[in-house]
Amino acid sequence: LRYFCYGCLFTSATWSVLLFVYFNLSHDGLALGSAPAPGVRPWGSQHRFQPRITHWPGHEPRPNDRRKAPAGNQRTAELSPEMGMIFNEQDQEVRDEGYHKHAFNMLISNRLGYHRDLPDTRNGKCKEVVYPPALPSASVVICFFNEALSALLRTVHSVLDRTPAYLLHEIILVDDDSELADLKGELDAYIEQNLQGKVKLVRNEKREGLIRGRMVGASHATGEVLVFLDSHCEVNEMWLQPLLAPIKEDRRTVVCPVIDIISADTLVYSPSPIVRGGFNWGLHFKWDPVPPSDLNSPDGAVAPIRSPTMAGGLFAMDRNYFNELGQYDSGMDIWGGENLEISFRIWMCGGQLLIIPCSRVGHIFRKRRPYGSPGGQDTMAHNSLRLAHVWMDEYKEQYFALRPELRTRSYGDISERLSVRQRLRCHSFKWYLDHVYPEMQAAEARGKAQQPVFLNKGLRRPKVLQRGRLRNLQANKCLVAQGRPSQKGGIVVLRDCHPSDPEQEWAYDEEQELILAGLLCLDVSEVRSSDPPRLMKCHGSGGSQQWTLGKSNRLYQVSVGQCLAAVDPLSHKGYVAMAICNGSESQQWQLED
Ligand code: LR7
Ligand code: MN
Repeated sequence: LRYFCYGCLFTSATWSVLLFVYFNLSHDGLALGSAPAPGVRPWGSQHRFQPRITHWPGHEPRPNDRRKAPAGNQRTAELSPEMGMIFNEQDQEVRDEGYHKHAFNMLISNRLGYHRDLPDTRNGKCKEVVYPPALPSASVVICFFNEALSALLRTVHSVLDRTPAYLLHEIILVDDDSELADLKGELDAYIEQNLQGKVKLVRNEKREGLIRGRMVGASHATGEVLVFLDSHCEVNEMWLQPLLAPIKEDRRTVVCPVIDIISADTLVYSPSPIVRGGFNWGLHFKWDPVPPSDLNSPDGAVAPIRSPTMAGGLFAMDRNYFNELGQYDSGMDIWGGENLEISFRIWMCGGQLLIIPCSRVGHIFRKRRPYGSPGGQDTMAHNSLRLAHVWMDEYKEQYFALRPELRTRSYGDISERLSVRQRLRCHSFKWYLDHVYPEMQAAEARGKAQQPVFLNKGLRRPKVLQRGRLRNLQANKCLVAQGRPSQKGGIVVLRDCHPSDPEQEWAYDEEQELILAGLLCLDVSEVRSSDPPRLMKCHGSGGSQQWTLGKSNRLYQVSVGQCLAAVDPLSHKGYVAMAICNGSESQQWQLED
């Protein structure tokens, strides 16, 4: 183990002395308040205050609820599936507005508040790794545009709560000219009252996009290492030390944590598999399986993994090295492509990019990007074009073969970037493909591209827990497809029950999906939650297809936060709809043989 037993020789007493010396001699950079006791206590334990929304009906307040989640690779955090329950119109508004503006469930995000426990998703062996006590200090840079305040502040507090103060030089927030009112007044006031001296807020005067936004953040940073995070992340237990240690060992090493999944619909935190970054010739990032030769190293589950590319949002890098290596391409706008650009640049110009399995950071994965670019441009194409022209040599033809319309598209001035490449005497793109990403060419030689891995798709089929007809107790009728059960998008209605009709048979599985006739899943629209449920292809990632069957026979929809109800139980039309759960008979269902 590379970082195993660094400190084993020291007793805990000598360890504290070392830390003490470190604080006093090598670190005048404790700009963020008083020197912490050498017990390495996170800030959060000294400054625990109430989030804005402290509890929700029927449940105990969360913020001081510090129950420890069980250790090991459990699949989900302990979060009630009913965390998103709608009680009134105001809840409904928060939820719907949240999906509209942020593409995730803001009602749940607000209810969680600014602190929460997370399941420790690391491999158990990570807990045995000992890191050198003296590590470089970190400036955490978070650039945001129109982020939900609760998600942004939970990101900030997760860092404060789970980072030893002596390693955290500062947190720099870059507001990329957000339009939302609470990101102005309320955020300012909150920082002033609660985060004084720890968090710097910088505001862009106009929208720059995340690439120039991060460069602004980095230019204000004074810590030794830059750590970039998206504005809807939560860092997990012992996340930072495993990132800093390899950088301390070699300043040209750039590191990424494993990016765990925070569900956009339920905010449940679950572990990601260990995968690495790749890309395809359309210049889209994808996750690839780790080659067995890398996985089966003697260090097993804790060894860093070489990664051809990074996802982009979450990484740590020596600050001077970031500058030497040419920061980012400031000609890139808003979103997209910068992650492949910096990945190619790192590898081609003498650095290396690693994924650190013992560092875990959650990220809210959403199904759509809730914002565009100011002029409506396709910034991903613009940015990709720039990176192809600067870094890909003759291989840019592969991109143009897929995107012929871009061949003649202008991409601005790239001379500064070409001079970066020259100054650093970087390798060719062929060298990169041969040495860093041979799997891509190997897959092509076999005649098909390497299949990506999807983080949230379990490989196994979920086990069916219960089968039968779904009878509404008030109407005394069964839920069936209005048309054919195989018709995607078709609605469901109540009809007379026929015990032997296979088209009336629902399966309820451990993913909490309801599957009709073994074909399609009962699904709701996230954006238009007033629409009736419909039958859709099962996507296997919960949320819009996740139902709980339970208490008082209700059928609760997890992302909508409402219960399935018969609209007019006596009418032969048999319509059903989502409604605020009220325990009435029209909302009672039985799954029966
Ligand atoms: O104009 C903008 N200004 C901003 O400040 C647009 C965005 N942003 C902020 C935004 O608020 C967020 O904090 O930039 C951050 C990233 O934007 P997202 O969350 O919309 O991006 P994403 O998570 O969909 O996209 C991934 O790819 C991007 C390519 O440009 C960035 O590199 C993101 O950081 C990156 N996110 C991750 O790597 C997290 C894991 C996702 C995967 C795979
Ligand atoms: Mn993101």
